[in-house]
Amino acid sequence: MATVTSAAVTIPSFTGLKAGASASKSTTIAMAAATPKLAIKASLKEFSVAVIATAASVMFASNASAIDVLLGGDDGSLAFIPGNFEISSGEKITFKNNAGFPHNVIFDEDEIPAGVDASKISMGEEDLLNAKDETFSVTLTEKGTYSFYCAPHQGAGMVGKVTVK
Ligand SMILES: [Cu+2]
Repeated sequence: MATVTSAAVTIPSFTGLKAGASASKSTTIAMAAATPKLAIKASLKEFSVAVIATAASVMFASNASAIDVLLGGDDGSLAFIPGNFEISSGEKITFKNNAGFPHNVIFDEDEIPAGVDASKISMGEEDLLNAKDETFSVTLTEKGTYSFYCAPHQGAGMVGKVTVK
């Protein structure tokens, strides 16, 4: 099952706002902001990112064999959400266009396990997801850490990392 590890925080301490529906299930839902830094600052903008991540992590919990990663935050942030996560070998990752597109998903050939062909797990540099809810899926089997980025937005910090266990 998917686990999100980059920043485990409780919703109440993060924002001071009531956590609503989430609180009835658990007050300690682990969630990942786009980066650990974001989790420390508590602006309204970043809260919305965290809510997306929380909703996604609840969704992961109900499906042990797949994880969804949003491309772009609802607030227009250029980020993978979650941006740093763990999966089990053979678990399917579905990247889903959300906002701020076009996006794509390119694995960094220098930052993936030895023997894995980056071109076989990446979109083409020129291939783009242009419409909302378009997806790109990949299944990783080799254990290790993989870095990936969105070619149009790499310079803006749209990068991510997944650890396959
Ligand atoms: Cu992008």
